[in-house]
Amino acid sequence: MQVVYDPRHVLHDPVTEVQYGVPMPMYEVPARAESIRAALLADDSFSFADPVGHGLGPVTAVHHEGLVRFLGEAWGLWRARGGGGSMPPQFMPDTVLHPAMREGMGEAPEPSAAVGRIGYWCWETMTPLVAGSYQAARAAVDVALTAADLLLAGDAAVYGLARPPGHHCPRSAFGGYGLFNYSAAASAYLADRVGRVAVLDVDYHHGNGTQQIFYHRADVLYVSLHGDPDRAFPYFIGWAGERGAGPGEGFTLNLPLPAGCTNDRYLAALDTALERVAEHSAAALVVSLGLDTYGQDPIADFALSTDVYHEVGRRVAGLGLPTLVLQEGGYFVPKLGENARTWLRGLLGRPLDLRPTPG
Ligand code: SP5
Ligand code: ZN
Repeated sequence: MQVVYDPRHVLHDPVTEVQYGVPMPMYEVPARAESIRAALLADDSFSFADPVGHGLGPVTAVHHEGLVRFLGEAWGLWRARGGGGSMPPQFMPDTVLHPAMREGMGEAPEPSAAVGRIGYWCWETMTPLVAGSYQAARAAVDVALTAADLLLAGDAAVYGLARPPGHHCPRSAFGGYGLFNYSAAASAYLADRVGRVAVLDVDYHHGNGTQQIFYHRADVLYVSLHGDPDRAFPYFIGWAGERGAGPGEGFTLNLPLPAGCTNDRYLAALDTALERVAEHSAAALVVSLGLDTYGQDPIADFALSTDVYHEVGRRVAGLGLPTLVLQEGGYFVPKLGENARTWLRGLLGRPLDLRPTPG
């Protein structure tokens, strides 16, 4: 299996995120991708390829031009305010555009002040920007699109090893550790070229960004298994009753799951998801692969074990669709490489081959 990877992901390396007002070390760190890279390099089922630049066209196909412009300018604006000098070496909003603020008063104009602008384009407090964030996010999109090109060229399965993850980014905002929704960009890119596409999002968190981007479309099906938003981030979206709207009605399927979700419960929900994907008659499948469903993940609450990822990959392969796998979350770094390698081996039909955790 070809793996597309770009070392520029390390340029996005903020120090501190803020959860419920508490500053804490970032969970979404460069070591995540490096752990996966090391595990795949040690397995001759995988070979590495470099990304090719695709420009901004596929980004603005799924994101508001104002968001893309802001992210391109953000660090320069922060520097001009002293960011990285006397101000913290990262940039995050303190005031975000809550819909109730302007209820009944129409859309807010984008302000010109830097701190106002970041609150206009960002929806939470766990995705700080640093000097290299934009470059890393652009590289991640190119990884996803290059992997999509390899799929279009005939590979049965391709893996894009990218970060920061993008499935929490809707059309007009960033957040959830990511800047650009590269899974959505690749899905739209594939849909333009092959017709119907299915997105299977197995990250622990609901992919609110991807759901929003395709909510009104019937050609791109979005199916997600995730922690119930009643208790889990992103809290406001991912409910079972959200099924798509207009022409997209029936083309979103959410399967929220309980805390402590076991391997068996998960596989049963996966079968429901795969049945819906099979009905879509897609020409390609995009998997948003989050491994934060793992039992030891520090910010999630499922109970999956490494061996079940082999079975999940195997069942996904049973669809018989050309499959683009794009990395999203997963924060238990010591097992992340092994979990990704196991999942992908299942997809490839290679035997389960558990190895001791390095270090
Ligand atoms: C791609 C992805 O996985 N993004 C996840 C973003 C989640 N941000 C943190 C959510 C807050 C979780 N709080 C859990 C506290 C557990 N002790
Ligand atoms: Zn996640």
